Amino acid sequence: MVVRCLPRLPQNLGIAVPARGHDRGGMFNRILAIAVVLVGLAALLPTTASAGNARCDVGEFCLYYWFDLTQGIYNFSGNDPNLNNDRFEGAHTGYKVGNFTLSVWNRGRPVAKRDVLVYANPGYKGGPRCIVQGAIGNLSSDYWNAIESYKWVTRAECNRNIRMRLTQ
Ligand SMILES: [Ca+2]
Ligand SMILES: [Ca+2]
Repeated sequence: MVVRCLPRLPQNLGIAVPARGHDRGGMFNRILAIAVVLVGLAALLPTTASAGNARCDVGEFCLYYWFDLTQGIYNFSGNDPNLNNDRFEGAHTGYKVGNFTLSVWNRGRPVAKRDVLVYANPGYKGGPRCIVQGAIGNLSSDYWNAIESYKWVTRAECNRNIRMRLTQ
């Protein structure tokens, strides 16, 4: 589960409430102003909608507690600089994701940044390995329970790093 703090909504949106109802043109402009403010606020909300359904959907990178994509799952479409503040979904929900992963699935879309670099430490540091788009399976043994952060990268960036050898 990815827990993020939502931006706090301001108490006062700075929009004056009309004192009289007969000011139709002014009312329309105020409604328009409110709509503009609401659209702006929506843009500030973090895009975490794809995470949190305990399923590896298209566009997500998924990490599993056990081999063969089983037991607890972490599923998210964004980058994560720290997997130690995330918990598995579905099973093993009490376990943090960092250093507790044995299998993975890069279900990324065919966009520019479609490959994933996984790191042995938080903050995108430590022995990166590339997991290309579509790659699925068990981690090589030197990476068992070792991933602590990951990010999406281009194929060119992926090719500058060692590829993770996955087994099925
Ligand atoms: Ca999902
Ligand atoms: Ca995290």
